[in-house]
Amino acid sequence: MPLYLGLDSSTQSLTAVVLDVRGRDRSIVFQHALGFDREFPAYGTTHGVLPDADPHVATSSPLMWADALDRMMGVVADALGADVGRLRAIAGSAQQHGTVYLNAGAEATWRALSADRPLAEQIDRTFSRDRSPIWMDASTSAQCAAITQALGGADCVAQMTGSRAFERFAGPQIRKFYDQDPDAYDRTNAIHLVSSYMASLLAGRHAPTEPGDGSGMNLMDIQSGTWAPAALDATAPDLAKKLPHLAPSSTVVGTLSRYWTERYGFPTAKVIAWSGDNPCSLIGTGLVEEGRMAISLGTSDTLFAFMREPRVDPRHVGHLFGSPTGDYMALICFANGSLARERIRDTYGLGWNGFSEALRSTRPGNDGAIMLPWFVLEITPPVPTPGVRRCGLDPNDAAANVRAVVEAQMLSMAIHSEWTGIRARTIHATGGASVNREILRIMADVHDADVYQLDVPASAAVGAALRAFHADEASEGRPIAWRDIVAGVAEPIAASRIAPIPENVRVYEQLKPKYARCEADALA
Ligand code: XUL
Repeated sequence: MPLYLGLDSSTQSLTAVVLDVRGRDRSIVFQHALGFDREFPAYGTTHGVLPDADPHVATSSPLMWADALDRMMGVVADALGADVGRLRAIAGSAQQHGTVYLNAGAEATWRALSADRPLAEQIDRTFSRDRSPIWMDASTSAQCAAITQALGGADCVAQMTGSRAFERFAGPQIRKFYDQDPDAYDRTNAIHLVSSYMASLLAGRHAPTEPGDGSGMNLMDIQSGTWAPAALDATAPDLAKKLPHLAPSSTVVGTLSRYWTERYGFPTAKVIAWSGDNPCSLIGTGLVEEGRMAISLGTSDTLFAFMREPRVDPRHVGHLFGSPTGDYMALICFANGSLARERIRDTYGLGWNGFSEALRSTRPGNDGAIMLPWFVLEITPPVPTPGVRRCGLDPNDAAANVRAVVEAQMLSMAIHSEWTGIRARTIHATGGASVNREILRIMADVHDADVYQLDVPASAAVGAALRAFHADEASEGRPIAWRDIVAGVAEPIAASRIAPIPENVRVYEQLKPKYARCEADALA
């Protein structure tokens, strides 16, 4: 009976899950996380990020990620004990957009690793840049502007690559590196995403870029899944020679290199191409067919959805990424998520019970009273100055303000996801606030969709393990449909269903244009 390992190298930690597949019975039999700050203090990160005098700069240590991989593989081997021989394949997920810069000696070093010494001390000379810019970096506005101009405007960049130029994306980051340190750029032999770097360490050879993660670079042609020559030219010289090739998500990169088999007793399990955390979460939350959307209610709220046809946000706020299924996904981020809900809860001194009670005691549509809950700079829609706005809403009415903040969040999600063309029949709700069924009731009514609670902690790592399962079977000539891959693992809790109430759906249909007008007036 095969086991599959899914790893997730995220901003703050490395997580591992092991999936046990026994015919139609699948279960997660092991899960463990290593937090970078606590477990690897020598690298000096805070929340996984290295200190920097410039608040716009966010970097991390690629050596630390390797160190964590090494330790985690030891933990997994110990936990599996005699069952380690059942490990069939490994796939991974990594924070999107981050880049790793390697010199010409990297691959030879990976091949010649000694199993007697830790990985980190053997590869510390393989980098042409010891810091990796990560997705929280916002220091490349000048490079974004230059790339946008070279490619003929934001819409051209978005149509070509799936997103307009974003500061955190790999392309603008690579251009900044070239601009600031052309010699180090010249000494760079390979530029990996975090995902392909981690896969390379496991396989002991340069791993390809996976198109789901590749779509977070402003370098890949989103339609064809190949590098876009014009985007490469607009970014840095000779870039084509430094980037790995692009290969499908199910690509078997190779098998675990000798380092892993000798050091920890692993079998020569297949190493599958790693992807980004968002494409992996798409799988880990079961979004493998049309009409399915997930809304994660976290510090910020994120909406992501499976898409069959590639569509680009005409306002360039949302992203179009590739999906590991070979289809597409939309990703839209709302900065004022739990943050805004908590501000309202605290302003009116309610606690979560009082918050829920306020939702129960007020009517859908809030008698037309509207809030624009922009406590912090909002991403969607882009709000230049934060500040809460109220349209016909009495600031002293606690219950109405509670309803207004949640209705605003759901209406905004519905309005700003229209460009995806997705008519969601099912929404999988995740994240901390998804335990609150009063919030999910409003979600169901505004989106006119069945809402289910989804209890898949570590959805990116689970998605990676499921990708390993899928790729392994496909490579053996036994392809399994994605729906069957996720069955029983990345599925919502059936009994948690909240169905839309037609009468409430009609109220929100009428409120939607009013909310859109209120928003447009505020932004005018
Ligand atoms: C998506 C993004 C984040 C990172 C987090 O565009 O920047 O979700 O992937 O790891």
